[in-house]
Amino acid sequence: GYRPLDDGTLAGYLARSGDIAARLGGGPEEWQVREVGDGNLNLVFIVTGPAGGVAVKQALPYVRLVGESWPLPLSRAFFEHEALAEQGRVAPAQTPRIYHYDHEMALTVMELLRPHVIMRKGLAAGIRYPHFARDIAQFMATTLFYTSDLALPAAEKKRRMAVFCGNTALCKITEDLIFTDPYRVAELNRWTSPQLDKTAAEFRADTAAKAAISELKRKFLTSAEAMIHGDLHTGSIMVTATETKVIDPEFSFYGPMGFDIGAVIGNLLLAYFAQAGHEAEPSQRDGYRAWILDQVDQVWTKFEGIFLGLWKDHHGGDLYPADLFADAEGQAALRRVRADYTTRLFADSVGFAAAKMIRRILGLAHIEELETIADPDVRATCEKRALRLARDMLVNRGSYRSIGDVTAAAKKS
Ligand code: SR1
Ligand code: MG
Repeated sequence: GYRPLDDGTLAGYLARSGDIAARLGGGPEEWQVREVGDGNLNLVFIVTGPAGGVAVKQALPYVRLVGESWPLPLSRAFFEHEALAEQGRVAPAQTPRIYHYDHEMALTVMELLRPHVIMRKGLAAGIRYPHFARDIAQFMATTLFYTSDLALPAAEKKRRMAVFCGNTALCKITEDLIFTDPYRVAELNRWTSPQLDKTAAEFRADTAAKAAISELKRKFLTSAEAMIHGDLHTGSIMVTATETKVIDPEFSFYGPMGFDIGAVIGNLLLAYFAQAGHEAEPSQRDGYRAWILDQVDQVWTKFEGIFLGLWKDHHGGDLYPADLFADAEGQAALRRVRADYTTRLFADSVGFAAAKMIRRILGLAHIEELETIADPDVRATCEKRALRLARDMLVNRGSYRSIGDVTAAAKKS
C-alpha cells in the first residue's frame, strides 16, 4: 500500500530496484538522501551514491502548502507520468528521463538534473540563459502541436484525452485559484502587505475583469486543443547555460494551448517587475530587465515560427486535411487559416499570462521573486505595476496585436 517515504526509508525502497541501485552504485548505506521539495504539493528527494544520482518525486495525499486539511488525490502522479512519457517522445531534449514509476506509491524516479537550477531562482539571481527561449519554444511547439487535432487523427486524440479526463482535482485547483478566487472574497487569498488592500478590493469590484477572466475560464474548461503541461511557470523549468528541462506536469490535461504559453510569458513578466525591487547596481539591473523582456519577445516569436513550421510539414491530423486545400486557392486559404490561428492563440496567451500574474499577487500561491523584496513599500510598488499591466492584458487582450505591444506596455507600466 501507499506510505509517504522520508530520508530514513527511501534508500531501502530504492534498493529493491536493481536498475536504480546500479545507477547509484555501492549499497543503500552509502547513499545520501535529501528531501528538497519547495513546491506546493509534493515530496522531492535527491539521492546520490558513489556512481550517480536520481531525483525522486512522491505525491502526498494532501496539498503540502496548506496541510492535511486539503486532501488531494495521489492519482496526480499517474497523470504526471503519462504527460512525461508523451513529452519525452516529442520533446526529448527538454524532458527528464524516467527510470521508475510506482503507481501505488505515487512515486516517480527520474534523471537527476545537475547542475540545472530552477529557472525562477536563476532569474532572481540575474542569470542569463542564452538557449532558454529557443528551448522552451521548442518544448511548447512540439508538445502542443503533436497532441492536437492538427497532428493526430481524431480517434487517437480522443483516446489520449480520455487518459487525462480524470485529472479533475488538479484542474479544479486551477479553476478556483487562477480563474475565480482573486476576483472574489476567498479564504485562501492573500497578499503580502496592506498596501495592496485597495488594489485587491478594486479587482473584486471590477466587472470587466470578471467578465474577461470568466471568458478565459470558459476556454480552460472547454477548449481541449492539446495536451498542455498545465503549470508551466518558471518553477517548473530547470536550466543551465545550454539546457532547458521541463518538470512537474502533474496538472496536465487536454486544454487550451495558450494556457502554457501564457504561463511562461506571465512568469517572465513577473520576474521583470520583481527585478526592479531588488538591490543591484542600476545599469546591471536595467540590462537584466531588458534581457527578460527580450525573452518574452523571443519565446512567442520562436514558438510561432516552430509551430507553423510543424504545421506546414505534417499533415497527419484530421483538422484541415491536406486534400481539402490542395489547389492554389486552397493553399492561399490555408495560409489565412494559419495566420488566424496564431492570431487567436496569441490573444489567448496574452489573457492567460495576465491571469497567471494576477493570481501570483492576489491569490494563494505566491512567487519568490516578489516575496523576497524586503521593503514592503517597494514590493507593493512592483506588485501594483505588474497588476496594472496584467489587468489591461486581461481586459483588452485583443488590442495587443503583437508581442512587441506587450513588452512596450510592460516598459510603460
Ligand atoms: C494549492 S497548489 C497552488 C499552486 O501550486 C502549483 O504549482 C500550481 O500552480 C497551483 O495553482
Ligand atoms: Mg509544480
